[in-house]
Amino acid sequence: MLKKRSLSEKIKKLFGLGKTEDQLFDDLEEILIEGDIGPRVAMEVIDELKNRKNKSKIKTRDDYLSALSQLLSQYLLIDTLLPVKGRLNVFLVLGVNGVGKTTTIAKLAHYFKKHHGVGKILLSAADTFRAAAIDQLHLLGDQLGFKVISQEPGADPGAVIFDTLSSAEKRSSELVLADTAGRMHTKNHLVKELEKIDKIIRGKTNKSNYKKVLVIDATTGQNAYNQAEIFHNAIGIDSVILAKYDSTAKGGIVISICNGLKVPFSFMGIGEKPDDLVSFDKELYLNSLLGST
Ligand SMILES: Nc1nc2c(ncn2[C@@H]2O[C@H](COP(=O)(O)OP(=O)(O)OP(=O)(O)O)[C@@H](O)[C@H]2O)c(=O)[nH]1
Ligand SMILES: [Mg+2]
Repeated sequence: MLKKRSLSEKIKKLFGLGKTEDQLFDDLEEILIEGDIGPRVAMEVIDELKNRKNKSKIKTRDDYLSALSQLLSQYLLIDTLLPVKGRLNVFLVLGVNGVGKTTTIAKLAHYFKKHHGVGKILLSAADTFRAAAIDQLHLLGDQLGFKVISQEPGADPGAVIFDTLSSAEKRSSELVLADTAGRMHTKNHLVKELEKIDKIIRGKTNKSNYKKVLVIDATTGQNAYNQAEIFHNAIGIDSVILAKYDSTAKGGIVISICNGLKVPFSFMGIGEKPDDLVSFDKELYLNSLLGST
């Protein structure tokens, strides 16, 4: 929370201290890197700002801020994550421990039903690692009126997904949202398990209706990039959701992930309740990141 604030606070303080131009650019580059935007993007942005400054296109603090916002926005990749009506869609939800996967699944189900009339959504409790995870999904499903397909704790996650897909076919469901275990992504077995799940889904679903959705925690910095990279290398990520955006003014890592992995962001989680999910808002994000609101 402090770090997001501090990026915008630092940018505010950057101007008006009687700095030389070189100092200003050096400090700004450091602030951007510290804000998890990534060294390459920071360098490119600074180069372009210098270029514009030389051409006298930017003079005031507001000029700098709007140029910065415009330049950073070019790196952001935003995409709509929406099930195709009349088909079975499968969204496999991934992420490390505690980022907000299970909560996000409930929010997505609620969102697609409420705003897009998606029918007969099934939730798949393929996080069989912890008994509490299965109970948590059942509780959310009961609260919101979604059927949950589960097996016993410790069951093969691939088997749970297979069951869910069979059930979805019988019921003409339009969407399966599958929870997965958030065990440490560095463990080989997790990657292996994901590859197996991925193969099962690919065997039963049309490629274009299958999305692998990564959840990251907005309060996490560089480590979120490493997580995204590992999942992306393992099975390929189609979309990222930024959870816990309400808990922090941080989130520079979004730009770093878009630029480094070329994966788009679709939603942001803005609280713990079912309605606390909104489409990724580029303007809100940049204004909040740079403190330009
Ligand atoms: N403030 C806030 N809290 C959130 C948000 N999303 C999830 N949480 C909270 O984060 C905590 C973890 O969420 P879970 O959905 O259980 O996370 P998970 O990734 O499924 O966790 P594991 O199953 O243990 O790997 C819970 O207390 C959620 O209420 C959000 O957008 N904002
Ligand atoms: Mg969970």
